[in-house]
Amino acid sequence: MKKEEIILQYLKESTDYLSGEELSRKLGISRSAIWKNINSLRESGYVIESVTNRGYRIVNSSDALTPTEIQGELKTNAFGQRVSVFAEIDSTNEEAKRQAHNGEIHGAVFVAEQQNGGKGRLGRPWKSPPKSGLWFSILLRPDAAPAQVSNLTLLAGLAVSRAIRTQTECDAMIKWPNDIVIGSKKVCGILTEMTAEIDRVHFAVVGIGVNVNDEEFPEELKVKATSLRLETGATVSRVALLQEILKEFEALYEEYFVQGSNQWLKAYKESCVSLNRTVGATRGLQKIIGTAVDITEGGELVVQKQDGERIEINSGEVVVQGIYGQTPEL
Ligand code: BT5
Repeated sequence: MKKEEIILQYLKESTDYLSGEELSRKLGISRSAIWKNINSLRESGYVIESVTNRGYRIVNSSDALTPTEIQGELKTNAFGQRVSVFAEIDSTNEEAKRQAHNGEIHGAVFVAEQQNGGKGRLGRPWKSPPKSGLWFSILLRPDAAPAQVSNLTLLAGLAVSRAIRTQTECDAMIKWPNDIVIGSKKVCGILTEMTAEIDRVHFAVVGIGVNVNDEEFPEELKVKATSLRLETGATVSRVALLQEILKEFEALYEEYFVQGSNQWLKAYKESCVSLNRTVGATRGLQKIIGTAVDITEGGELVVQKQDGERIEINSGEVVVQGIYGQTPEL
């Protein structure tokens, strides 16, 4: 165990202040080395008070994004059983892909405090500032055909909406296929990438970005984005939210990819804000306006045009009436 982790354990176990001298004796290192380790714990998000002549006391560890905190209360078999946390990275999806090529295991999770190249779909940027958000990716190695992988986005969306409801009681809904919204604003986006042959998936990476404790957004995102904090008025624990998402996602993943069940689809439809609304979509060069009436087992959105024709959309941009202040147009 690293010195830092041992110090953390002593601080957590202690009901009173622990002096630098006592810690230095227990660990057999100098007091300045203790001080350095304390500062490094603070950088990871632990709030540690220090009082002259008394020593150190841990005040709050609930939102420190560290493997120790994340795995502490984790109730999963595979998801998050390996966790890597980065203070700063280009994109957790990119890191997950790099590590997948190095043989990293199914269920490994990559979390970052800040992303400098956070990505949305089609190369769009994803704003990922430090401290306020939960930016992470899960590496998965499903025994599945490539066509099934697009449902991973839907399963992850359902998992996130359930976890948000449990942790905050916010009415989180899914905008097909990859956004989670509260009211008419986006609180989470999901990006699934995969490497596959024609009939075999090598691996998939599901990247999830949740705006958790942001108090405001840059001008260009104000009409579109929200955070859990803005919706509830309270700080939300990113660690607890992450643990809940991993638990819900693993259960849904096993249901679909291991047991081969489509039970989740009913729940997905109930939480899908796109259904029964006017939507605008593109299929190839064709623009379509109609009512979203269903979602297929393959994860496609079924849009019924005014002339009654039903069209299945499998990806791309869908404008939903009233969401993000948008109106579908031909
Ligand atoms: C998405 O793309 O919504 C997928 C976002 C996935 C982000 C996660 S974070 C962890 C992992 N690592 C990554 O690099 N990515 C994943 P899309 O549907 O294309 O939406 C992108 C659009 O959302 C942008 O063009 C902006 O309009 C908007 N946007 C950017 N940052 C946002 C934010 N923080 N909150 C809400 N909307 C945002």
